[in-house]
Amino acid sequence: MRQHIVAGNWKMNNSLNEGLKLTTEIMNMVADEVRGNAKVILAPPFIHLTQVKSLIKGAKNVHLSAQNCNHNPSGAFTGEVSASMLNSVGVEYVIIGHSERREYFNETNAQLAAKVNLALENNLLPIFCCGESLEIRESGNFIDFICNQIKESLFHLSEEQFQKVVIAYEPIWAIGTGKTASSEQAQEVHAAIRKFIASKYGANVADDTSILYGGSCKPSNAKELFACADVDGGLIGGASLKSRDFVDIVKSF
Ligand code: 3PY
Repeated sequence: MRQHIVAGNWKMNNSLNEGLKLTTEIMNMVADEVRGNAKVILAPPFIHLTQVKSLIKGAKNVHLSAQNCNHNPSGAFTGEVSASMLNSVGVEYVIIGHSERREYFNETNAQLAAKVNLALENNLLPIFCCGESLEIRESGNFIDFICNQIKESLFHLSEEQFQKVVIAYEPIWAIGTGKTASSEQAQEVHAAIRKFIASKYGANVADDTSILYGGSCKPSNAKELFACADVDGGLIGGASLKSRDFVDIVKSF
């Protein structure tokens, strides 16, 4: 059975105090309001990780993710953070290939494949992002484009490794723009991703893969998106910075 997941990607927001306050508020609300429906993942900036970890310790349903890791195992890469460092502070997940990293830091499918490998070698579960720009959507070739991102960064994995990956479909035209893919648009892509996974790893693995939707997901649209057969949750940007909004999304299953 695949898992329902709601992951909050804080991006480069929140001072340490603000991040800890947000975590405490979320913890107080999810303890009361989430009855094992969805796994909650918090992805704060690197410097918040250890203290957020202390706050969520013991909560069965709340997990910790980093927003990125470097594609090298270690070495002279000033300012970077490795997968093994993340593992050493108790991080469980890592977001890999967010469109902002692909766009502003020129991350390629091959680099992302290296990050996925390092994440898995260091016992981190990758949340692998894929998605098309507005230009590619309008060209009509968006499904091929997304499948190619998945193929080039993930299809070298063994079945056992692939089963550890969570996919997040994030149409770039819906990130930070206030535009959301309609539930029909999201379902179409999620179903195509699942079919593509089945073509490589078989129907059982595809059925068990959690595919999250990201891109201006908020309390007002989460219910409709999560009701789609192939949408297993969300990777939440802006709305993850407000505890009430985030928890309302968590409760949308
Ligand atoms: C967004 O919804 O803006 C995101 O980028 C989530 O990662």
